[in-house]
Amino acid sequence: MSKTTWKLIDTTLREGEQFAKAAFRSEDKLEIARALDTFGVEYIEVTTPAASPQSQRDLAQIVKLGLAAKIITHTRCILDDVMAAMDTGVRGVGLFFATSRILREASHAKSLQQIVDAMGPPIEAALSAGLEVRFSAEDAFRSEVSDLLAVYRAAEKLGVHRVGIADTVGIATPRQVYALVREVRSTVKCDIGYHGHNDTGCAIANAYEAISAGATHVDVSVLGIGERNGITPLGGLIARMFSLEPQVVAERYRVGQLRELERLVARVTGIEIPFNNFVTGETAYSHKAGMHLKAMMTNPGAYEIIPPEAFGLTRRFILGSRLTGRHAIAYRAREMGITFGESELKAITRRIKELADAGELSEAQIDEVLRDWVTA
Ligand code: HCA
Ligand code: CU
Repeated sequence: MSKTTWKLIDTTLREGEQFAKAAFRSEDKLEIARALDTFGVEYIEVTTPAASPQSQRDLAQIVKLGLAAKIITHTRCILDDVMAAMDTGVRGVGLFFATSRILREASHAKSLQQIVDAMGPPIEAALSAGLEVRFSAEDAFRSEVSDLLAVYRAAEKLGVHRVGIADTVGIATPRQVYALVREVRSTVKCDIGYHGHNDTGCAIANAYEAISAGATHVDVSVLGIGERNGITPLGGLIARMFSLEPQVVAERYRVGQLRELERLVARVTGIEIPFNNFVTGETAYSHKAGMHLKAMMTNPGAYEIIPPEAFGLTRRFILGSRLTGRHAIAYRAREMGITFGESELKAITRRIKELADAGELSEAQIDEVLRDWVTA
């Protein structure tokens, strides 16, 4: 498995613009693009210029920022859209066609042969303009594998740099993703992208399996925003990969910027960062049960696989609950310069638990209990 070769395509400014609560203003898009670039994503995918006049102007502006990340757009696989993309100065285009029967019928009403025939002119135009070209099959996991492989072969023959496998409806299981990416890997030589929705909560696991099976590019968005409940979240995939290859991730991305980046997108879209968000969630580094606290005070690795400091974060010990333990209380007492004997410690812990039964104690309240105990 060559996990280190994967690259991130952040699509907050494309898939994320399809999020129900996103209505980016031009200045928001520029700010998000800059923040993504600072974070270090390799690609920034932006809404097609064919969407609206402002989309066209915004994309051209983002291109003009001269960021290190490659600016690409995502357009229908038709010549007019590719021409409009070329005019904005983007580095690449992501073209797509739905290949599942349900979407072929509900969306573009083309047969497989018609898809293959229609792919030629836009792909050739984009390639001859020097763009990096990706061709993706929308709804890949509800498509016939033979159909998929046929369009990927056709795309490769036309010379695309990358084929894309999209789990448009979030239906795929991790094993299915692994198996399909392997199959595509043994069919084409070009790069492989994976784009997965999160309808059944598998988006991170699926992106990880895609990488394991040989995908070279993975789509993510900040906080996972996108159509419906969204796609693979950037932070979640970063957490997944950091737990496996901390040095690689820390060298490639400025992970200390993750929280700021998420705050920016949360602010602009008017959403909250979920309390249980990967790494940056309010409680992601809160430790509470007595047994956990004891082990954490001995070795922070006991219940943390990703050190919060790596992301510029801090952990929190909750000492004032009914689940607290004497080791945790002794720890706080030591911090205050107080030492208790074993039996005293037991008694004071019992007292704190009893008080906590009526409601959790704040740090100040615990300190007060400890101080009163000493002076009593
Ligand atoms: C959509 C398209 C897409 C495209 C993904 C891709 C999807 O908005 O329906 O081009 O790889 O999920 O299929 O986002
Ligand atoms: Cu999508």
